[in-house]
Amino acid sequence: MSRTLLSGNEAVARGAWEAGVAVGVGYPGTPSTEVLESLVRYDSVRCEWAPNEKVAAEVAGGVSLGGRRTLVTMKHVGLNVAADVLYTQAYTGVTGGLVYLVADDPGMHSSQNEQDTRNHAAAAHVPLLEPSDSQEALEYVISAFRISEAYDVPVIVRMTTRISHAKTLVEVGERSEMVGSSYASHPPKFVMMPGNARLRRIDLESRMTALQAYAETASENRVEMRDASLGIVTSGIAYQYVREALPDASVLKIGLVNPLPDRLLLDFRSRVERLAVVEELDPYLTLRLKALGVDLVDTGLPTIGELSPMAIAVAFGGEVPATREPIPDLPPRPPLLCPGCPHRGIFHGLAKMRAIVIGDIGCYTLAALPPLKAMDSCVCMGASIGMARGMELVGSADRPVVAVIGDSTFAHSGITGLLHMAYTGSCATVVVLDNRTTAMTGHQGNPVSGVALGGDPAPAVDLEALCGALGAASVRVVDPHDLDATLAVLKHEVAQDHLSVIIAKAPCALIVKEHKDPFAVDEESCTKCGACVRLGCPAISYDENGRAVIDTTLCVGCSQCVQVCRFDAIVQVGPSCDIGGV
Ligand SMILES: Cc1ncc(C[n+]2csc(CCOP(=O)(O)OP(=O)(O)O)c2C)c(N)n1
Repeated sequence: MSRTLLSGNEAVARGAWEAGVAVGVGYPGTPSTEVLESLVRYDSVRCEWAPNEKVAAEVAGGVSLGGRRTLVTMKHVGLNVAADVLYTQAYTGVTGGLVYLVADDPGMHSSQNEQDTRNHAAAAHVPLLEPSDSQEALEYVISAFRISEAYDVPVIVRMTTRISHAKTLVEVGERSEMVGSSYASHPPKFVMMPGNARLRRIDLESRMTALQAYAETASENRVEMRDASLGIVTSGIAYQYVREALPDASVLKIGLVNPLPDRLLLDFRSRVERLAVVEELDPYLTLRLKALGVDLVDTGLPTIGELSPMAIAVAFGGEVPATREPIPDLPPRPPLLCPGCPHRGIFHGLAKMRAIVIGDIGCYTLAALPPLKAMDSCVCMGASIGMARGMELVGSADRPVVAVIGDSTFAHSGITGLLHMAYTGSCATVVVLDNRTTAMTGHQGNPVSGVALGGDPAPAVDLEALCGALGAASVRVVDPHDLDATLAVLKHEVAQDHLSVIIAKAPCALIVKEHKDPFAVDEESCTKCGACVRLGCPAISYDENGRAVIDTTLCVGCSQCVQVCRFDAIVQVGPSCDIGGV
């Protein structure tokens, strides 16, 4: 045993390795991404990015069916995509242990919505464990594999951003090698046609009943008796906040969140004068206690966003922890596309055309913000193409409708949308932003970029051939840094009576190893027209006289600003060149 500092995500990976997992598979999504990026560094584990969470869950299901332990990772919204798999895997049960690592994002630091995965566990009838720090993250993952095999069910380990990303000390152990048994076919358990599924449905209930009995004494559920005048039922990160804000309160810390230990909850109630629940997001524990007829202190804590020790202290009239005053008058720093981002070229063109842009999720969603303001909708991964088809069906717009989707997002869930368009005779225009990476979540490889988890080369799909095979009548490739050519292709394709795909192909500026020389503004020639500033490049701003100025340390020489300047006021300079009067 040795102690080391690990983030929650790193600890999950360590726990999976110690538990002897054979395969880790998932799809990136903040705050879950680092689990597989960490697990891939261990020996004896095969790790893969799947094109989406459903495929990942299916791969994991196959590994389990083959008798080996497997971890499948995703963010909360990813479980919606994988839910079809999980809900029936609950019926089949497992052979090798099957654990879902699902990371929720209360407060939506990096997500399009706020979901509480505890509800999925209850609805799918699968156990869910929720750690409160990195040590528990490691231990709960090991427990999850044990529970999965002992109770013949997939298990969810739920993290939240603070647990995933905070680092705490962890005692690490060694790997237990799990020897898989040879495969034995068992169709009544694994072929979920109605006759078999009805029996497995009943079996699932008896497995959950057995688990409920286990929950009553499970080490993951812990009573900490202190002052009996106030008892708190809590779980996950909320437990840490309770300990900080209400150090004297007695606590029932729930680690196995589904199924809940009813007798333990009632027993704890009888040992304290007043009982309250402190939980982040939905009133999950609260509703269960209310269903048990327990009277609860109304804390008034929000069910939206993240909790904090401060909010808890205020809710209980306790001592408010000292905090630093916010620094006054800090300028706002809205997120922007990076200097040299190829996405900017497409959105510049779409804005010029006054297109209705049905967007999708990725770095390019930032084009919705000023100054580009070139996106009209963004709902969930892959939604752009189907929604653009819907807009086309309504036909109410007097402006062209264009779907815009990133390469990773297209592989995730755009392909079927395009197939639908082709199948239904759509004449829409779809732009695939192929920046050769999954940029938004930290540059993971994907089937379009042809880079495997861990960085090795992998077979890449031929995007042009794929779009053609799906039924696009025209597939054009453009360099989005070439603004005029890109605009010309966009204008031409939206005017056609057929389904078009435009592939905007240029690597993300952050993966380009060698950049071109930067540009600078010639003060004399600058007319203050602001055309370059309206590109929204962080390297370009106004000086105190209202003229454009380029920060040459940020500029990567993409030349988009040069192309929009009608006064030849932007010139290339060497990296170490003193631009002097220029
Ligand atoms: C179902 C689901 N899984 C994962 C995510 C996290 N996520 C948001 S955008 C994105 C992919 C972005 O890559 P890409 O489409 O290539 O666009 P880029 O960021 O490179 O511009 C991912 C993985 C999510 N929002 N929803």
